[in-house]
Amino acid sequence: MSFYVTTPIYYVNALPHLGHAYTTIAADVLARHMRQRDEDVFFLTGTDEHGEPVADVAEREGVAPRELADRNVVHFKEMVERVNASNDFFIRTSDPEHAVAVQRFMQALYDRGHIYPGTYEGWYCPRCADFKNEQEIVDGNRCPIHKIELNWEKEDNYFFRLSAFQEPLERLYAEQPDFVMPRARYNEAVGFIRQGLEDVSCTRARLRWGVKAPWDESQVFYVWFDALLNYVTALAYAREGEDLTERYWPADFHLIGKDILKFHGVIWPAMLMAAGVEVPRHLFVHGFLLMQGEKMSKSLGNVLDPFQVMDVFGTDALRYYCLREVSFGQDGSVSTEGFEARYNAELANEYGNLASRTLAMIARYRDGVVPAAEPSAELAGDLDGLADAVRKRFDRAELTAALEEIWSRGVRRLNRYVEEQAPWVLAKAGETERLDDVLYSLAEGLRVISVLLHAYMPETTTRLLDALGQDDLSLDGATFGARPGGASVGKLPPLFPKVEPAQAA
Ligand code: ME8
Repeated sequence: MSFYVTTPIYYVNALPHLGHAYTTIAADVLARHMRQRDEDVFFLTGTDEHGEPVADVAEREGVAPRELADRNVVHFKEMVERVNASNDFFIRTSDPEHAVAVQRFMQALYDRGHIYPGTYEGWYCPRCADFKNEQEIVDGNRCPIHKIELNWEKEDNYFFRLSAFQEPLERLYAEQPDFVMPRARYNEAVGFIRQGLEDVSCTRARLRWGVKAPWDESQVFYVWFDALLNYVTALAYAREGEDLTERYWPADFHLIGKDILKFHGVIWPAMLMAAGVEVPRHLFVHGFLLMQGEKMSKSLGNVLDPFQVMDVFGTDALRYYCLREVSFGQDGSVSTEGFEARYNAELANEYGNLASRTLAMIARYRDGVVPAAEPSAELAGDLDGLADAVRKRFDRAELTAALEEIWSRGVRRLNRYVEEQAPWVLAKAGETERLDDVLYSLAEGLRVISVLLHAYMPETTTRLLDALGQDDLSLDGATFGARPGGASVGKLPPLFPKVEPAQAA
């Protein structure tokens, strides 16, 4: 089966920050997990390069928008690589193939009568590239997200007949209760639709940096119409000489932050319906990472640099922390202290220690060979069915819940097992058979949880599985007791070395 997952495409008007890394990591975890299930995965990320958000910053910096985009896209590509994202393609909306496909799609909407000329007037946030209605604006006429003053804009342009999709959208939400997840976001989208949909302007007359409307070249498309289409256009040219649209569309999951729900939950499905194209299966809407209670963003200037964190603690630690600390789907605070606490307590002491103790005991008591023995019945209670529970969570993109389950039924359970069984006592007492069972069960438990954790921490788990003499990453193999003993274990430097405070500062 095919599985298609996307991130939002990020604006290239500034440098990437932890918020961008967050969605990219989450999408990667989902993509890697599905590959472990032998799904035919396509994972797309990229950059949103047109429109006011980029044109305005370029003007302020005295460079052409393309120059700014070319300069900043490098940092986004670097971020994607540094977080170890296994994306299959990186789309830039300035790709000529994308522009042609946007024109074709929008021309079809125009030809079908979904687009008409009109005049727009209203409060506009150039950072969001979005008009705000009276209920949305704060403190007089400020943007609720960027806190900047809004501009009153008036211009002749073209409108997309969104109002005509009121009923089809209500039907979509009624028929597909999992179209938007989690439930609170579904309710929010439904609430928005029920307020009554107005037509939205889909071109800009004043702007030059964008894709030209083919039927009126004095206008470029409003950046959101151009941007949303990336999810479809990329499939046609990601592989040279091959069109992947049939194979992967509709997308299984668009992962997005809650700031862009309206576009993805309302405008995007309406555009697709207007063109007679299937809508995506699910949008998963995550919350904001907050620092000192505020949303991290470029404009607020309270940005935690993911590169620094990865330099000191490694990529896997950042990936783990992001999905562990903040329940995926909710807002949550992140901090350096919180990060270090989890790094030490959970990664180094719980998982890292479990790994090094297990390997050390197999080396010491059994000459480095996992004994052939029986899987422990006590552990089976927790480990049997764990892979299935994890699968179910992943089917709903519940990445934090899945991780919690692996941690409590797997990592913590195995640590308790070491204490309960005290293999060193068994060794002293010469209880050979019992010791064989315990060491085999520990190696096997560690293998199972490492396969399940692989999507979250690909580098670390690969190193550990290598040391256990195991290379099968398939979810089907993540069954306790499925692998016999006999493997030779290797040496393993600490998975999560202690970091000196000076290094972390
Ligand atoms: O909105 N916490 O781009 P953008 C969590 N180009 N996630 C965050 C975050 C935070 N503090 N800050 C950003 C755009 N994000 C458009 C999208 S899609 C067709 C076009 C993540 O650069 C989150 O995924 O402003 C959010 O939705 C996205 O970055 C916004 O990135």
